[in-house]
Amino acid sequence: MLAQNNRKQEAKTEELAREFAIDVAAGLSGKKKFLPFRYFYDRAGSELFEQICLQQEYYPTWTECTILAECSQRVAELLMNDDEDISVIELGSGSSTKTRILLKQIMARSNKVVYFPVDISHAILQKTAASLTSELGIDVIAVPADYSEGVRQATKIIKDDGSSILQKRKLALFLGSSIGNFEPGEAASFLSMTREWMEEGDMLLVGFDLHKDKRVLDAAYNDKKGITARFNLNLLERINNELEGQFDLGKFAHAAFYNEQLRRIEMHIVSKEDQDVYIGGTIGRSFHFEKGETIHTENSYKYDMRQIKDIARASGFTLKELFMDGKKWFCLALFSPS
Ligand code: AVI
Repeated sequence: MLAQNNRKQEAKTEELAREFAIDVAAGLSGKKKFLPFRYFYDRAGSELFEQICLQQEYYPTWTECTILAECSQRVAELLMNDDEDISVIELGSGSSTKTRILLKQIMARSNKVVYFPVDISHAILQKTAASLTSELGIDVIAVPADYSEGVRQATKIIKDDGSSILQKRKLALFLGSSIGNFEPGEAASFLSMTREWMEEGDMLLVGFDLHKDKRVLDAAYNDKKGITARFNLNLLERINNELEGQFDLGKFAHAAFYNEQLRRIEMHIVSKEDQDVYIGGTIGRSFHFEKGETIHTENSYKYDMRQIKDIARASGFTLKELFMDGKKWFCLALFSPS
């Protein structure tokens, strides 16, 4: 059984490595170079992201924490009756730091809470599950997978649970404004997909970062300690490590700015000079970079109220309640299936 699981894991790792190589070759071959943002999150990238969340300039994390501290009780009241049991599924849970605030409120009202953190980083999941179990005494079923596969697995575990140990009523969480990293159309499809496995009485809490002064936004993605820059350039490091790339990180720079017209932060990696970079392994070719040419690595869309209402409707949800901070920088939207 163990050997079989190991073989499955190895096959999965090989498949992911193949996909990574295909995406890198395709992304660097076109006229406008780009790399999919999901490749930021190898072990080093996930740790750097955790550090970004601690930076003062990166307001989304601390603002969302403030809102959660204020709204968690209300969310728990809207979601459940006293003593009702509940399954909480969090997509892209990371270290689940913010989630603890909400979990504590739900636990205070419930006999039993089972928490399903879904994340692509195995390492972070293991750490998180251990610390949550010892700190809160909560049952944790960690799901190492991407969002859609993770949701599929978690719902299957809940549905197949003949002994009814797992709770049928579900709260899904998609915090931290991760929805903003999807293109607008993709965001609606993703929420519709989430809607499909939800039933009456279930709820979804989504974090949306809001449109605001460009200076605040630019600062959040250009922190003084340069952690966001390291997070961005780590993509090249990952290509070097996993695909036998020969990027010289000193010859590239981080760039992030708010595109006011498209209402999104754009992150790019800029080539500081004309250069050719060889990537070995299955790719086995060089890529040319002009001085000033960029690799577009991420978009982070900022929303307004109208867009949040529209996206709820388009994906089959009713907007139950909106929770915001005093400056209206960030908001948590509670959706129920329509
Ligand atoms: C994960 N995601 C919501 C972050 C964001 O703000 O778009 C990723 C990030 N990129 C740079 N800093 C943070």
